[in-house]
Amino acid sequence: MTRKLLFLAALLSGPATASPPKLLPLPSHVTEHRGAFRLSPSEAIRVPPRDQGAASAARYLATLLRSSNGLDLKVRQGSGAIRFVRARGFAPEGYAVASDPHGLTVSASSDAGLLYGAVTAWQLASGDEPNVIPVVAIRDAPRFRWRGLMLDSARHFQSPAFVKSMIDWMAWHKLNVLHWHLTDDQGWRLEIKKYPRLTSVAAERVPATAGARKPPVYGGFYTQAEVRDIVAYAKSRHIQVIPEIDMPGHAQATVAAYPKLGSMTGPTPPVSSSWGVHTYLFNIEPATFRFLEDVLDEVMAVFPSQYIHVGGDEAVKDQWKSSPLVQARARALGITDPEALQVWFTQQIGRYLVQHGRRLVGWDEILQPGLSSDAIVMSWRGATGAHSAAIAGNDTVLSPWPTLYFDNRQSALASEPPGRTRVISLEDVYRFEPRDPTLSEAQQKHVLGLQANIWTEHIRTEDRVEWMTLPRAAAVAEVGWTKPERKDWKGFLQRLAPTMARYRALGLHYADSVFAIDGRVFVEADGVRASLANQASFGAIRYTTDGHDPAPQSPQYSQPLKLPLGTELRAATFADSERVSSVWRRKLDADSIARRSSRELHLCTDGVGLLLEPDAFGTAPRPLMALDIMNPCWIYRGVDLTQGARLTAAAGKLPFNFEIGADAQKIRVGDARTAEGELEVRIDGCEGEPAVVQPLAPLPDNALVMTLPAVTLPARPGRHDVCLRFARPRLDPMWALDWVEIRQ
Ligand code: TNX
Repeated sequence: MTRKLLFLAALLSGPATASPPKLLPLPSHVTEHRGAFRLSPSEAIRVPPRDQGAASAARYLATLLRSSNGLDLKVRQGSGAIRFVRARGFAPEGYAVASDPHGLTVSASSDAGLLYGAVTAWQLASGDEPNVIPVVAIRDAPRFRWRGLMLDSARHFQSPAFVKSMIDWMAWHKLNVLHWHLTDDQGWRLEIKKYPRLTSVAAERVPATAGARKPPVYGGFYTQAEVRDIVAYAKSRHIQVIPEIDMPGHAQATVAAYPKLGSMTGPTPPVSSSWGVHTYLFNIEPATFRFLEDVLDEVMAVFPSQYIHVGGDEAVKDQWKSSPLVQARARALGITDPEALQVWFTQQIGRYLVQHGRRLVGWDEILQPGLSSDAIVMSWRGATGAHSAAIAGNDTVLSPWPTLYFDNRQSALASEPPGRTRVISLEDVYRFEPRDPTLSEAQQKHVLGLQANIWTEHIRTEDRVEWMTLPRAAAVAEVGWTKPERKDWKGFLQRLAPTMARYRALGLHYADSVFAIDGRVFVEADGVRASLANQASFGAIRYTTDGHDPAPQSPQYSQPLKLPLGTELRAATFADSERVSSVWRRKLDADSIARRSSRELHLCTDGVGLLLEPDAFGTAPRPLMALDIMNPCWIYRGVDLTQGARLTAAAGKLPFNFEIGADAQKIRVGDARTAEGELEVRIDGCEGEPAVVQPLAPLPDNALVMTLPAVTLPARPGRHDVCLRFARPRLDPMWALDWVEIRQ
C-alpha cells in the first residue's frame, strides 16, 4: 500500500483502532473489522429479565474487568452497551461475541456459553490496549467436552482459598473439570461425619526426616461446609468438581485410622510419609463395603457431579494374596485371580454409584473384562488405555504420563522448583494430540477430552502448584478447546504474553520457563564467552553489562558475547516492548563460573530423577538437589585438568522415603568404608577405582547442607568429565550433592 492509501485506511477506520485480539484458547471463528469500541467506566452490562445464567455470566465479566481494568460496571436490566442475550442454536458450550463501535453483545443458548462469551469479552477488553475492544465477530465452541485438571490435595494440602483461586483461573481458560484427588496413602482430606478418625487420624502425618528430630505433623482437611462452598463457586464458573476417593489401593492413611478395613497381616501402619506404590489395600469384607458406601453417601451429598472417581490405580496385590481373610472371601466368591478380584471390587462400587444416579470414573487399571459400559476410564499409562476403552465402548479421558503429568519440570533451568527431573515443556503439552486416527468415528466419540494431573508429592507449596500448572494449563486449554487445524504454536506464544500479564495482575506465580534465559558461560584465554537462548526461541533477548536490568532499548542478543572477566551480565526476553521473562543475572567471575549446582550437572543415570529438598523443619532455606534416587551420581563435564584442579563440594542428606518394592534391591548401598560414607570422585567414567575418596563427617545439628573440605584432582592433559557419587552405609538417608566448584 502507498503512504496515501495507508493514510486513507487509517481515516476510514474511525477514531479508535485496535490491534488484533489475542484470545486464548483460540476461538473457532474470528472475523476482524475496522474500528473499536471504547469501554467507558460509566458503561453498564445489560441482561435479560429473570435470566439467572445471564446475570451470573455478566457479574463474572464485571468481576474480571474490575480486577484487570479497574472498571466498576453495573449489571442491570434495561440499557447498557454490553449485552448478554439468550439465543437458540448454539452448541452446548458455544457462544458468539459481536462488537461494533457502540457496544458488544454476547449470545449463547446455555449458561456455560454465556460464561465463555463473558471470558472472551474480558480478553478483548484487557488486551494490548485496555478498554479498547476491537470490532469483531466471534463464533466459538469447544472441541472436547472434558477439559480438566487434577489437583492432588492428599500428598500436600492446599487451602480452600487456593482451590477457589484455581477454579477462577481455570474458568477463564475455559477449563471445565476439576478432578480433586482427596485421599491417598499420605492423607485423607475430606470430612466424613460418620467416620471422624478419617480426619482426626488419617489427615495427619509425621514427615520423613533424615535426622532424628521429629518436625511437627503435617496435615489438613476440608470440612463439608468448605467443600459445598467450593463446589458452588465452581458451578457458577461452569466447572464440575469430581472427587476422587481412591480404592482399593492408596489406602494406607485410611487403614491407619481404621485397621479393620485393611488386608494386612502385620501391625497397623502409620499414615505414610513416603512416596511411591504402597502395599496397603482395603479388604473385601461386607463391613468394608458398608464403610465405603457410607463414605460415598457423604461424598455424593456434597459433590453433585455426575461422575465420582474411585481411583483403582497401582493396587499391587501382595496383601490380598497373603491375607487369609481376603483369600477366604475370594474363594467363597469363586474368584481365584487377584486381578479379577479388583474387577469384582470395582463392579460393587460402580453398581452402588449407578443406583444413586452417578457414573464411576477410574484410572485405566479398571479397564478389564467385566467393566461396566457406563464406567469412564482415565488413561494415564500412556494413551493405550483410552484406545482400548474406546474400542470396548467405554467413555474415556486422556491424561497420559508423562506429557500431562505436571509434576515433571518444564525446563532444565535452575529456576524450576522441586519435581521430577524429566522435562515436559510447554510446547510438549501444546503439541499433545488427543485424536487417535486408528479409531472409527463412533469410537472417537468415546474420547471425552483430556486432563493434566498435578501430583503433589514434591509440590509442597501453593505457589509451586501455580508454577507447575501455569502456563501449561493454558496449553491444555487450547488443546481441549481449539480445533487442531487452528492450532499454531508460534501464535499461541504471541497470545501467551497478555495471558501472563493477566496472571501477574492476579498475583499468580506462573512459570516463565518458556521465555526464561538459558545462559551458558565459558572461560576462554582472553575473557568469557556467554551464549543466551530461551526454550521457545521466541521474541528478542536483550542484555546489559552495566548492572541495570534490560529494557526494550537494550541491545538485542544475536550471537555469543565476548566479555571481560568480572562483567555483570543481565538478560531477559521481550515480546515487542514487553518483558516476558524474569531477569537473568550472572557475575562473570571465575568463582561463579566454576560453581555448578546439582541441577546444572548431568545425572549419571536416568532411573527415577527427582529434584528434591530436605524434608526439613524450621524456616532455613532448603537447598534443592537434583538426583536419580536409584543411583545418586553426578557428572561435571569438560574440566580442564592439564594443571590439576581443586574440587569443593557441598552435600546434604535426604530421607529415602520411596516405596519402590523390589527395585530397592537395585540401589547400591553398603559400600561405605567409614560410618557416614564417602564422596568418590572419578575421572572420565563412573566405574572403577576412584581418583579421590573423601570420608564424610556427620551433618552438623540443624544444618541442611555442609561444605566438604577441598580435594585435589590430579593433573591430566586436556578436558575431562568428573563423576561424583557417594558410598553410603545404608539406604536411608541418602547423601545428595548440592553444588560443586572445580577450579584451577
Ligand atoms: C502415579 S497416576 C500415580 C500417582 C503418583 C504419580 C506421580 C496414578 C493413577 N498414580 O499416585 O502421584 O504417579 O507421578
